[in-house]
Amino acid sequence: MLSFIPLIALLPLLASAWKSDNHTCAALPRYYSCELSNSTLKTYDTCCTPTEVLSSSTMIFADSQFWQTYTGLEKQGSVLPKESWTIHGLWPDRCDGTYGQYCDLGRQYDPRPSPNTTTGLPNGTIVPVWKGGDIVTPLLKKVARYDLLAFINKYWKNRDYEDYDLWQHEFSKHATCFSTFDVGNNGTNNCYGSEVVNATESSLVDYIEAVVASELQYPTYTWLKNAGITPSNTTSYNLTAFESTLTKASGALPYVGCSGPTRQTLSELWYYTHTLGRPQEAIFKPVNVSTPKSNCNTTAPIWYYTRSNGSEA
Ligand SMILES: *[C@@H]1O[C@H](CO)[C@@H](O)[C@H](O)[C@H]1NC(C)=O
Ligand SMILES: *[C@@H]1O[C@H](CO)[C@@H](O)[C@H](O)[C@H]1NC(C)=O
Ligand SMILES: *[C@@H]1O[C@H](CO)[C@@H](O)[C@H](O)[C@H]1NC(C)=O
Ligand SMILES: *[C@@H]1O[C@H](CO)[C@@H](O)[C@H](O)[C@H]1NC(C)=O
Ligand SMILES: *[C@@H]1O[C@H](CO)[C@@H](O)[C@H](O)[C@H]1NC(C)=O
Ligand SMILES: *[C@@H]1O[C@H](CO)[C@@H](O)[C@H](O)[C@H]1NC(C)=O
Ligand SMILES: *[C@@H]1O[C@H](CO)[C@@H](O)[C@H](O)[C@H]1NC(C)=O
Ligand SMILES: *[C@@H]1O[C@H](CO)[C@@H](O)[C@H](O)[C@H]1NC(C)=O
Ligand SMILES: *[C@@H]1O[C@H](CO)[C@@H](O)[C@H](O)[C@H]1NC(C)=O
Ligand SMILES: *[C@@H]1O[C@H](CO)[C@@H](O)[C@H](O)[C@H]1NC(C)=O
Ligand SMILES: CC(=O)N[C@H]1CO[C@H](CO)[C@@H](O)[C@@H]1O
Repeated sequence: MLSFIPLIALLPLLASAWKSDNHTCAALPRYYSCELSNSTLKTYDTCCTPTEVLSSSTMIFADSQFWQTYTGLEKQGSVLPKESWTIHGLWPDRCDGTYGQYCDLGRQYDPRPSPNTTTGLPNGTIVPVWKGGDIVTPLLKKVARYDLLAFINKYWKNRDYEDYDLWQHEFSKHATCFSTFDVGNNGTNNCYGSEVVNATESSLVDYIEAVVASELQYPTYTWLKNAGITPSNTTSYNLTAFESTLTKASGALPYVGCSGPTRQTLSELWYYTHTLGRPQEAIFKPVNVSTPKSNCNTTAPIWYYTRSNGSEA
């Protein structure tokens, strides 16, 4: 009987000789993204250092957050978390500030692709609309990640549409462009390997977890509150108050986004960083980027509105 064991144990080794899963990031040196020389990059494993899936450009990361005053789905029980901003997503940008999107249509789960082509131009590949509904909730239940599901249900909130719509939009539009979440469609690397049952599902859970890890490093509400800046419908603030407070707290100037016809309603923040090794590890170094510049009104007050009655948990 015992003599069969070595033979059986050899089978996976033989199989892996044909198609290797050599992506042991733990055994490789780690570099900050956008800080590698081109010659290092050429020899590097893209599962372990982020590059854009469809090009060799390395990546900068933006953790983006929303300040919204309502969800539009309060009647269905969707409310905003008290004393917290909400998650928009984690984005890969090229080091020069440009970015790609929908890099792997084999993982297209976005019910409302925006833009509706891979390039945003009419001549780009059309992103097919996903009609299969929520795949995140059943997946997280299947793998029994109820804590992760509870976290995103609370903090990753959409407006006017169901939350899964935003989760799947962020995954298909952005996560598919990070090489470290790649699953090997179109002849690229499969960073998950034969160790996992379904690499697409593993990359989805992995991305959601990376988003959460990243989000927790930017407690915007608390940072602003500590500087005496709290939501109010009677007191407004200057853009510079947000910029200087958040630069001090986070280490670099984030992009501050405003909405409304006169751009006076604070609505969004994008924190830019370089990451050490895989963004999954969430070891981020803040960076000041020259673009984009805040779109907020610089000559008039900015409103950091309180949530609508009944819109907050
Ligand atoms: C995978 O790693 C093994 C052990 O270092 C090596 O012998 C093999 O050539 C590698 N395969 C590929 C495709 O890199
Ligand atoms: C690295 O390669 C990119 C793209 O190929 C090029 O634009 C850039 O100038 C190179 N950087 C250096 C330092 O050679
Ligand atoms: C993309 O959206 C624009 C604006 O709604 C529309 O005019 C265009 O036909 C759409 N293109 C595709 C390919 O669906
Ligand atoms: C797509 O359109 C853009 C702008 O209209 C143009 O610059 C580009 O060359 C076009 N690409 C292809 C592949 O036709
Ligand atoms: C992997 O998971 C995705 C998403 O749930 C699913 O669409 C796909 O069919 C699965 N692939 C296999 C081979 O089971
Ligand atoms: C806001 O900015 C204006 C113009 O720069 C300045 O006069 C004013 O004192 C600032 N207000 C606060 C509260 O910092
Ligand atoms: C970004 O710029 C601000 C002020 O302009 C400075 O205080 C901060 O140290 C800079 N951060 C980095 C990472 O260079
Ligand atoms: C800034 O706000 C003022 C006052 O509401 C408005 O007149 C001006 O057009 C706004 N500027 C921009 C760029 O929207
Ligand atoms: C504060 O103002 C915003 C923007 O007009 C509004 O959405 C919100 O309902 C207001 N909050 C309260 C408590 O009235
Ligand atoms: C929200 O509730 C506060 C306090 O109960 C009240 O003063 C305010 O008028 C309400 N706002 C709206 C828009 O109903
Ligand atoms: C650009 C792109 O994503 N092309 C193909 C990659 O592979 C998947 C599945 O194998 C296809 O559906 C995509 O069209």
